Amino acid sequence: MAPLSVRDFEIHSENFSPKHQRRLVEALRHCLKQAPLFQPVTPRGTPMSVRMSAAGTYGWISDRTGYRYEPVHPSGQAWPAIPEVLLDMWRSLVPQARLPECCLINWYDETAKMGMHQDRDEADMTQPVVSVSLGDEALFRMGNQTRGGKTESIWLRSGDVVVMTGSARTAYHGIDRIRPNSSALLPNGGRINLTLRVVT
Ligand SMILES: O=C(O)CCC(=O)C(=O)O
Ligand SMILES: [Mn+2]
Repeated sequence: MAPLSVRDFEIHSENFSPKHQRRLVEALRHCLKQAPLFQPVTPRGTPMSVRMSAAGTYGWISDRTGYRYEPVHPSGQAWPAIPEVLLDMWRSLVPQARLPECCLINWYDETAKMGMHQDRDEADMTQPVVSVSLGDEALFRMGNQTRGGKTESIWLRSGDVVVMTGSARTAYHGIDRIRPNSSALLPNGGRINLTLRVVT
């Protein structure tokens, strides 16, 4: 597939070896014990197809009250710390940026997807978004600043890291579908996406 022509959008495919991916999954299991996955609903009350949790100072929440960052999990517990391996990756890929304050954890089963949206609940939009794919492949769609504009698609594979800066930072994007059984990383299949953001 031809590389995306969207400016300020990079994919790094060599960041996490299979061994490092397994270590990362192990670290996430510890996070999810403290902050279990939950099923968010949109402000209109429609359940999202992904299940979510987070690590860091803030977690991103969607419920009937709206979209926002919260310092605690819906259980009232603080979010776990962002695994060090992710902070190291962030420092090496975007050294000029502030450290991430949220690592959103999205879990996709084989039918889950994510509609086209902009990431825009953060205070400082000059800071990058970095996201990591683990497990089954996902068809990622990247657009531009207007909903319904021209888009390009690319399959994200386990271990791929996407960096969105500049114009890509505010571009519409989403996940159209998962390719079931395309990775052996997660014993029960599915996909994990980790999205790291500076919140304040
Ligand atoms: O799952 C992905 O790769 C994208 C996730 C995403 O865009 C988000 O959580 O804002
Ligand atoms: Mn997003």
